Amino acid sequence: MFLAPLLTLLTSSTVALAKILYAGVNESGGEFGVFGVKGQGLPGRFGVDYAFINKSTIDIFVDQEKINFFRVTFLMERMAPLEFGLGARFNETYFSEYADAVNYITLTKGAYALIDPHNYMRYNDPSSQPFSGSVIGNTTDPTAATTLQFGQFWGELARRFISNPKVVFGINNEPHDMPTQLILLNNQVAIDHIRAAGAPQLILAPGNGFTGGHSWTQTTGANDAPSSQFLNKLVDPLRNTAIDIHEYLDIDFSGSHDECMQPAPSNLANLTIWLQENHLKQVSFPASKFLLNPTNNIHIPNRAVISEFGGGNNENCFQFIDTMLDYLATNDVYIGWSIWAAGPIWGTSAPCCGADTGSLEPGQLNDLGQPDAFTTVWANAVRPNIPKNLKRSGVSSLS
Ligand SMILES: *[C@@H]1O[C@H](CO)[C@@H](O)[C@H](O)[C@H]1NC(C)=O
Ligand SMILES: *[C@@H]1O[C@H](CO)[C@@H](O)[C@H](O)[C@H]1NC(C)=O
Ligand SMILES: *[C@@H]1O[C@H](CO)[C@@H](O)[C@H](O)[C@H]1NC(C)=O
Ligand SMILES: *[C@@H]1O[C@H](CO)[C@@H](O)[C@H](O)[C@H]1NC(C)=O
Ligand SMILES: CC(=O)N[C@H]1CO[C@H](CO)[C@@H](O)[C@@H]1O
Repeated sequence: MFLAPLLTLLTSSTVALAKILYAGVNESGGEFGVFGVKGQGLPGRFGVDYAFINKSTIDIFVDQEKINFFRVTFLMERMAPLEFGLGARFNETYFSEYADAVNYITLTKGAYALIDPHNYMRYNDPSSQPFSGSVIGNTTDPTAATTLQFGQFWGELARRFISNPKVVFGINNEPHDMPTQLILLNNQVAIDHIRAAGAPQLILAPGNGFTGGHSWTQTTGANDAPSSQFLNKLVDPLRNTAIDIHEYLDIDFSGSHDECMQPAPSNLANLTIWLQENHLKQVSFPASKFLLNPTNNIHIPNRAVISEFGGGNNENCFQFIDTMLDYLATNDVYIGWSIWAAGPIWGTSAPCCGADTGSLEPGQLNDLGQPDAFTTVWANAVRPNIPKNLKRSGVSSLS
């Protein structure tokens, strides 16, 4: 339905963008409640083990904070239950609960929603994510879902959102410790199935090493090739795919420490150059073959969205976050960001950056009984950096 206008838009947009299109927050909670023994929390109870959003706080973020972007997490083992296997057969109850959250953000509030299967490119055992579960497409693991099943899953998910221009498809959260070539293949097959379903919206493709920006040009895990060596081979018939990056500012880039010590501008410099020098590739629609590498006659630099970052509740981190968001705003290859994390059921726990930070969910308290990071990190470091000219209408895209 949006295909013709989108193609026109994309082919005419060859000038460099100079602004952030998407700015917002993670809504985490749909993947909760499964840690412990294998099978725990599956399928789970809505509102008890898991929940997606609190509509009242979405109202606060959109109406008062004027953000336009929410990353909404879910668990693939709940959307495609183990008894069905990964593929096009969904748990309709879980899907409808998820769709209700996505539709509220997009259709009711007019913001963009990044659909995030929070699975580390693994499926079948989320009990101790990010390390449990079989790597999707691992052909020597008989219990692993195949790359084709992953494509079929994405084809079905995209088909269900085909007429919603305000969704963005995030292929998977934080792949790690797997061959980078397999990440490329899984990404490509997902893109092909999304486009074959007829969905034109923006896609975000992750790399290896928890899709870290600082390590984009480095080996990660057990000497897995740098993301930069393979992710430049992605092709999208609609040329509407960007790179999905996570970048925390603490000492080991994990988001688990109070102190910020890793400056984004120098750590992202190699990624920025790679994005500038590697152009988004296109093949004629419909894409039927994987990993084509056609002549790239229209030069559109790759783009990236930083879909996770964060810092603790202290002046030093406020400064590091401010510097990072300024860096993203002044480099054309970055088109969006979402900070980690809000969500309805964090309670007093801190999703990022030290025990006493709390979550970004408005109206909640931290573990000391004080107002949470919405009143500290968000107020001091994020709110001043929310651009006024965010994208407010049209199909999610690179421009
Ligand atoms: C689907 O999800 C609902 C809600 O969590 C659950 O009650 C139901 O058992 C699930 N069905 C399957 C087949 O997993
Ligand atoms: C793939 O599966 C084999 C067999 O279970 C296992 O030894 C190997 O570590 C797996 N590879 C990855 C990347 O998980
Ligand atoms: C950036 O690239 C240069 C040249 O390849 C390399 O020496 C440097 O270590 C890289 N920096 C990071 C943070 O990867
Ligand atoms: C939803 O958010 C509002 C506003 O912060 C809050 O008053 C309300 O208690 C929240 N509801 C739930 C169920 O957490
Ligand atoms: C740092 C962080 O926790 N980022 C998160 C964004 O959302 C997903 C959903 O739970 C988290 O797992 C990511 O880790």
